[in-house]
Amino acid sequence: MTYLAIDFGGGSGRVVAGTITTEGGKKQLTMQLVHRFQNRQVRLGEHVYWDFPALFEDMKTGLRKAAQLGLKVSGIAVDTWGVDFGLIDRNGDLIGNPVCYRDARTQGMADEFFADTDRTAHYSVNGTQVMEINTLFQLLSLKKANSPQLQIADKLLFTPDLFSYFLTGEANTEYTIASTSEMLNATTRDWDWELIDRLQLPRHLFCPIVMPGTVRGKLRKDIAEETGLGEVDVIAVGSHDTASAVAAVPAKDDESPVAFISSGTWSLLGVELDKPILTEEARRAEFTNEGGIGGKITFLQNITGLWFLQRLMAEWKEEGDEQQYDTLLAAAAEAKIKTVIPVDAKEFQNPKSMQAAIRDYCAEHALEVPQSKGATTRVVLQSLAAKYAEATAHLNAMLPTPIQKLHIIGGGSQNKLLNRLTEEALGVPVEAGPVEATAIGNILCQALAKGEVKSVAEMRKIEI
Ligand code: LFR
Repeated sequence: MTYLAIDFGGGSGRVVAGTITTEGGKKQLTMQLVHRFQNRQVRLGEHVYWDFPALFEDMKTGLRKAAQLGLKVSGIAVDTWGVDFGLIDRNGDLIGNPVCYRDARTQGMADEFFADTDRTAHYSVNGTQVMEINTLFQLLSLKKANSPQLQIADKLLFTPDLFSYFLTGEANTEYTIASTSEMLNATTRDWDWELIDRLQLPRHLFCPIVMPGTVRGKLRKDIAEETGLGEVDVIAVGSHDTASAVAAVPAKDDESPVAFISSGTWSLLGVELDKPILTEEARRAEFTNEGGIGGKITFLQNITGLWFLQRLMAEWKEEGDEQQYDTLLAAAAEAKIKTVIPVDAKEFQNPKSMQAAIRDYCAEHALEVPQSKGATTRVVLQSLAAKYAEATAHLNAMLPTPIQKLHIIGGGSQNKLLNRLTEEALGVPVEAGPVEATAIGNILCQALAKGEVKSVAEMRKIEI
């Protein structure tokens, strides 16, 4: 059967077709990129938004192209980054464009929240790494601003839920994306109603939770006709991109636990577990218990990742000195600078200039300031590797046995220098790939929903 994965990342989106065939009793997945488009943050007035209507249109172009290619599509599923959401009014209409998690509206919200919330007790329910980008703090900022939008909102839909809602007309929330909100009970895998009531957020905002590997609804007739796709199921997969990516880790049966870095704009470093770890140690180590597919918990740390390089390369391009990835990495490999910066410092979250932010940070902290593009890249990559090593040390202390091997998946796994520095810093073998982990995980989870694949273990054995 053929499935369409619609994978939205912070910088671009893609529609990928995946077909599973069986030859000699062995299943194989063939992937085909159908459509790729840009995604960008738009500053408008006081806020930074995602351009949801344009993204929806881009997605439909992808669906149309798939129909034109003559693909017989059995399922469609959307995955996106975490934490962001749109609000729907009681007529079912979108209230405003979704705001991007990098918007400044959440600044100071975590301190306010924890002024009268016990951190340990809170973590023991949600098990979420506290980050001000999280949905919880976005909602608190709306409350604090007395947002008229919040007052008229009927439903909250996370980004993949929002796309799926406008594809099907069904409003529901997929479990893995809800787990990024800091508002889900990690043990019951349902909403943390106690928290929701305490914050006086209306219960009706929070939709029924559907599990990955189930059908969300049917493609609306008008879209089916407009795109030429006909009747198709819209499927709930690991609609959080990280969950889909982790599902595609090519782990062998004897790897326990499966350890990974999902490497892209963010680096998500962790392991797959059967149950959440909700201890004080996990909280202090800043690990998060996110929902995975097949009943798993992805226990991981959210680390600022190749966002640094994305920003630097964009800035250099604007300055008229566009860099090729390979030459830049070659220069970085040669650079001798030893500087390491804390990659998660606030200064690097959304600076006007990343180059200036790095230089200023080094100057203010008596660190050698990188002078060339190669040296700047070297500083970023070795700082990421150092952070990975620190996170892994914390992680190992919480596991019965330390991790033996690390899979680096996603677009960032193509960065050979970072892979090498990571291997050196962690002292365990690194296996790189697949690059398209998210789309693969998305497609295979659709196959799971359709019964074409029977388990996550089987998914991991499929040849690509
Ligand atoms: C990765 C990711 C991370 C999430 C971040 C922001 O793409 O989904 O898991 O924390 O984006 O939503």
